[in-house]
Order: sequence, then C-alpha cells, then structure tokens
Amino acid sequence: MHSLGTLEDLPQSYRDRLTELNLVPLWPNMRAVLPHKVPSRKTQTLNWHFDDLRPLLIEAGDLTPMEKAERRVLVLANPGHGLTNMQATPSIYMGLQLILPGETAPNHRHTPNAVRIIIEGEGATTIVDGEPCIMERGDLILTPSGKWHEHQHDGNGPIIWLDILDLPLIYQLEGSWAIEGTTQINTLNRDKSFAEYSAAGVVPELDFQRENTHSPMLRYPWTKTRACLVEMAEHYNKHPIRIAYVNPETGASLFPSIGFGAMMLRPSETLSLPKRTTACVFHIVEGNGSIKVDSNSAIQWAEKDTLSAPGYTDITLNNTSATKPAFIITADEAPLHRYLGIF
Ligand code: GTQ
Repeated sequence: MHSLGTLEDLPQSYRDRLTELNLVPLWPNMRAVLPHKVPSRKTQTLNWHFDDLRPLLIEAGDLTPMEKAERRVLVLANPGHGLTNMQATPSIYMGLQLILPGETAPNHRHTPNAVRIIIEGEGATTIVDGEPCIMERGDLILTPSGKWHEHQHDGNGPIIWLDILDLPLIYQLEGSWAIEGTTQINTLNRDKSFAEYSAAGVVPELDFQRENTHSPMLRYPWTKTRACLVEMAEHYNKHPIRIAYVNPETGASLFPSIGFGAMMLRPSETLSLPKRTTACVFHIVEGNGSIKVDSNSAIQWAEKDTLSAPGYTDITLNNTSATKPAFIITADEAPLHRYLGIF
C-alpha cells in the first residue's frame, strides 16, 4: 500500500485557491473513503437496557404532554454516529415511544417507512389508512411510507413500543417530510390485512395490481411468529431457528430499505451468525443472554433490551438460561445492500 500525499504536502496558496473554487484534492482523503478491504464503521455495539430507559420514558410522560410532543419518543441514538443525528445504524432510526391511557398520538403521514414492536402494555391501536391494528406484546406493525397513521390508547397503564424507521436514509436523500392530518374515521374492520393474509400461501384475489414497495399485511402478531419458531425447533434439533418477515404476496422484505427477522435461541444455545456486510439491531422479546462482537468483551442482555452492532463483524449470541428459550426480533439493511449489489 502506497502512502499518499497529505494536505500539508501542498503549498498553502494552492490549497487556498482550491477552497475558493469549492475544490478538494482526493488523494489526502482517498483512504478515508476507500479504506483497504474493510469499510470504516461508525456504528458501535451497544445495548440500550430497558430497565435503565423505562423510568426516563415514564418521566417524559410527566414532563411533556402529548400536544407538545406529537410523538413522545426517546431516540436510541448510537454515539458513533453522533447523538443528534439519531441513527442506530447508518439507515436505521430507533426510538421508544410512550402513550398514556386516554392519549392519542395524532394522525400524520410521512415519507419514511416505520415499524412498531410492542414492548409493554395493552389496549392501544394504531390506525393505518383507516385500518385499526391492535397492539399486543411482540407484535410487529407496519406504517409504510405515505400511509396515514395515528396511535390511540384506551387501555390502563402506559403502553411502550419500539419504533424502527428508515428515517436516516430518507433524510440523507433529502426526501424526509410529513403532513399533519385530522383524526381518521375508522371504517375498516380490525386487522383486515391480517385476516386476508393469515393463511400461509393464500392471498386475496385482486383485480388490480398491488403496489409492491411494502408488504400489504400491516400486523404480524407475535403469537403466530413465536408459535412458528417453537414448532420449527421441534423439527430441527441443531439448525439455527430463524425466520424472515416477508411480504406475503412477493416474499420480498417488508420494506426496500430495512429487513426484519426473528430468531429463537434454545436454552443454553450459542449461535454464531453468518458474517455479513450490514449493520444490525436486535430487540429482545423474551429471555436473557449475551452478545459478543469480534473480540470485544461480551455484553449482557435481558428481556425488552435493544441492541446495535456494526456490519463486517463476527457476532455470537448466547442464551444464558439453561431452561428457557430466548426470542429476538432483528432488523438490518440487507435489502438495501442487496439492491446496491454490496451484500
Ligand atoms: O409514531 O409516527 O419514533 O412519525 C418517529 C417519527 C415515531 C410515529 C417515531 C414518527 C413516529
């Protein structure tokens, strides 16, 4: 590898004339943007422990009324990307949202795609383009780009969920914007899209072409996903137990930007994930364990925790319970990497 010339190698007067014309020499910056063999990564391996975070989120409920928040969210910001940039990974935004009984997070729509994973509480509903989706623990609920959505909470006690959006990507593309709406009039049945798609391999007959940039199924109930993982574990005694959330009509990822999956770790199981290009986030639905990334020391995780890890790493997950399985929902940038040909 040749060492390249630096800025300091150039006469100051030359550098000044470049700056004046908005020009930059490539060679002093070449290795920064094209490092040899392995990309530079800002994403840090991190666990946002739910037990640490929850009291602060509940306090936000006292400090900031819904009218002053629109969305009452504490963002899980990866310090490697700079806290104010609100990135968990290069393309993924994550936040924990709180709604108190009787509150509504008002109707709006925006260009970024969003998914909610329900962590705590019951009795809330997200209405997506007129379709009410009930929110139960572990459920994955989609609000795809451009769809109206509002969150109502009629239950007792707070409801808390994890938001996962492709906001950093859409923002960097200078394509992130929102419109405020008025309360939706609920004309559809509960979970219409789930009813249409809940039988595997069977989809509604349509006389028009569906848009295919996102899944038409808006709610993926955790009870179904969990049962599938448990049943798979009865058939395979060594194989990793992993599934991908897909568009039931096309088999494609839920969004073009972010891919979602779920896995089960059997009691005491250690699972080394295949090494991949994409950064990844993990949300622990059930269980206790640890994660080890490359030769860094292991980080412990517990139920309801949310973690991030950079790509181009060896990731090993361990279920530290000898008696109970662990269940994890994952999100990554694999669809985008595949599209770009860098996966
Ligand atoms: O619930 O619509 O965490 O618009 C960030 C932006 C949640 C939402 C977030 C949003 C929402």
